[in-house]
Amino acid sequence: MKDVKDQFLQDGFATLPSFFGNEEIDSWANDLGWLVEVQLKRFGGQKCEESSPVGRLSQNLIALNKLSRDAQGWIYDEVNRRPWIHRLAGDDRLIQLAQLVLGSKHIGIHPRLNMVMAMPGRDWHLADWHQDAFYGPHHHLVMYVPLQATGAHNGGLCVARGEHKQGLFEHDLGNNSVDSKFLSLNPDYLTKESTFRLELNAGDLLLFSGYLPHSATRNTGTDVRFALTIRYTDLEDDYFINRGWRWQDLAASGLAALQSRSADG
Ligand SMILES: O=C(O)CCC(=O)C(=O)O
Repeated sequence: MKDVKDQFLQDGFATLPSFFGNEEIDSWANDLGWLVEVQLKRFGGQKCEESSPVGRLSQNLIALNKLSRDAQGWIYDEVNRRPWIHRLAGDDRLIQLAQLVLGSKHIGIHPRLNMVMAMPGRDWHLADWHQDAFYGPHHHLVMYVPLQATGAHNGGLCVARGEHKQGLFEHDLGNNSVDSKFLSLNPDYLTKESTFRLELNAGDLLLFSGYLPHSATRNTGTDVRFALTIRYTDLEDDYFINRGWRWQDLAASGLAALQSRSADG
């Protein structure tokens, strides 16, 4: 486990392969699948009968998306209210890892528990190069779990190894290479050698620093790319203590970018 911490501090991220088994992943996908199927039925859509829970979820979400532009947002919001995601965020295995890499006994869980749902061929939701610390409390840790194999074929995560050590970069809409709502940093600040794409398998657990620049690219596959993200922070951190542990320290422009999601649909 010391290796995990050393790698996290050195590179800004660490991967624990096959941390979650298929059974766990299928149970998450089945639960989201139910939400999607309920809305699909409401809009008169046909559900697909594919046997793999993640594949079924993906195809049904694509079908639902064609019938309602809003429905993906409803699913996204409902994920945050599912009991299993709250249990997962508080799972001792994850809390102990957070304690290890943050070097703190006292860990807080960010109230927003997310499921990334990257639709094939869509750029709007794409997160170009950015640091999560820009959008959230500066000192935080992200846990990221893909629900299927991710890489170049479906626009999976790219990272800039070691560049977390440079601290927070400026973020601006003008740096975006795609038509996305999220503000991004200028990739010229990152050394070419540091940036590469991660090839992850279903159930791998990726831990990364809120300062680690990372990006996703267009999903050119035929399935939606799913990844869980849970965020933790160190309650012993002076910066956070002096703010009364408040999480709402979003950069004003970051906040505006997020709010524009609901304004523009
Ligand atoms: O997997 C993705 O599409 C990127 C997600 C991301 O950048 C984030 O959650 O901060």
